[in-house]
Amino acid sequence: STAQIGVTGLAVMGSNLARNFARNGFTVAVHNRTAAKTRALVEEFGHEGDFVAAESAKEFVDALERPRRLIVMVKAGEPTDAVIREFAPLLEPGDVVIDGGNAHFEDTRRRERELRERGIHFVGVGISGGEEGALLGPSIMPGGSPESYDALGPMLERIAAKAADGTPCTSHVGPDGAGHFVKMVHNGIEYADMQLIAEAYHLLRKVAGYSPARIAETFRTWNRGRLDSYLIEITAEVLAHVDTATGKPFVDVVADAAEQKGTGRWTVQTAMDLGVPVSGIAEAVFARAVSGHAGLRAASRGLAGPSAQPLAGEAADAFAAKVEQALYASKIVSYTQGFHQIRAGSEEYGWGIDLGAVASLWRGGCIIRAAFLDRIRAAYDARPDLPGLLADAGFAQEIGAAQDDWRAVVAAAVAGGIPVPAFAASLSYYDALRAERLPAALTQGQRDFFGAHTYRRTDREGSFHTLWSGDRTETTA
Ligand code: NBP
Repeated sequence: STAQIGVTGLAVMGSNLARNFARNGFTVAVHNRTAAKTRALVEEFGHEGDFVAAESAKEFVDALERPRRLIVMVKAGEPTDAVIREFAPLLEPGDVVIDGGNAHFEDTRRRERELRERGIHFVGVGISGGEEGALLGPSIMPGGSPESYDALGPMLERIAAKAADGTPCTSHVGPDGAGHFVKMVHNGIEYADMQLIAEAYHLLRKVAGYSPARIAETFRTWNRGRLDSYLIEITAEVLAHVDTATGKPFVDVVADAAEQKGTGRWTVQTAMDLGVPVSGIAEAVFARAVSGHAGLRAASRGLAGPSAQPLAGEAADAFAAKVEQALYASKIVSYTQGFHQIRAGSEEYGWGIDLGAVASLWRGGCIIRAAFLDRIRAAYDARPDLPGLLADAGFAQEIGAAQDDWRAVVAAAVAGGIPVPAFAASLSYYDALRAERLPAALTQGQRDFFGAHTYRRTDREGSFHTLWSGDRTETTA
């Protein structure tokens, strides 16, 4: 037994993660259900470091130093359970089983509980950064017991991405499903970021009348400012790309139906259960859904809309500057909502998640990496009990400075008939938080009217009910 870590499941993610460990000087046992893949990996990349190829589960487990550390990198769902069923009988108390797949956090909680009974640490790890991240340094979100982090953390810190200040983009998130929960919300925020960028693009195209090449330039400029992020950077690349077959902008030859693998949907479903308003993320998930309903869209194409001419010259450029403000303000809202969800999950499951540390480990390696995350970390470091990001003086000041332009952009979208579900939902969330009074008072009245659901008053303690079908006197409930 010579290997410090093992990886089972050698599709693209598992192979690249195994190579990342090997390139960082660890001896890595590798295993895959179909053994040909194991052999192929070692043949092709064996020169990169020390690999121990294992044909059988037994050989794999025997190759590992104790306590064993084995990473399961198979398709999420039933395959993960199948692999756990296969390996668990071969393991000993103190061993650490790591699930690096995109598991639902509830599955991770269940698996952790089951393996804990056998004295085995089960660590659900969120990994972001795609194939390239797995190989060159992902952002890693480990859950599981603190003891398991003692055994595993230093290795993860070696292979993780490093933020600009050199800090590894990983830290112990919290027990059982905390890591996969945070990865899930990361993906939800990723959906929102992508949707906001898409809306900004659409507005620049339709309202400002910019070409894709010009928009690519605009995003490049924005990427040098406060929006500096991986997603803005790749957006400029995609928009500047020209299709070789037709000579048209690439973005004009791609079918406009966005697909999804489900983590955005999980974020919204979980937010519903927790009662957390993640309207920006939800609109992003729904926007993909709308795009995919080709038949409905075709049948609706003749519906009436405004006739609007694109702007030109200085007016177009002035509008583009406002879009930057709207994008930044909406982005603050998405992160406000996502971090609210993490806080709510942490409270619900008793995870004790440090929100500043989460912002910190997203600074490199992952899809939503951005300069902006340094700001979020600073806000939570300064005040760990911050009720929300908008309660931070810095963010409040910035969003306040952006709000006039943000409104102008949403108004222009509405006037021009351009869908901006995430921009608009984010602005409404901002206005809802700001409002002195919300119409929820009326909702409570309606609920009391038809269902005797009772209400509280602004001026007295207690629950009240009005006898709506009687003489309308008020009773104490
Ligand atoms: P896949 O999700 O395509 O899974 C393929 C692997 O699962 C192969 O090694 C396959 O073995 C193994 N497998 C299956 Br399928 N059923 C199995 C079973 N019953 N028993 C044992 N092994 C089984 O691989 P991936 O795209 O590398 O992703 C791995 C995990 O990482 C997934 O959970 C994914 O959601 C997550 N993830 C992916 C990305 C990404 O960018 N792709 C990013 C972050 C996380 P075989 O070779 O014998 O068929």
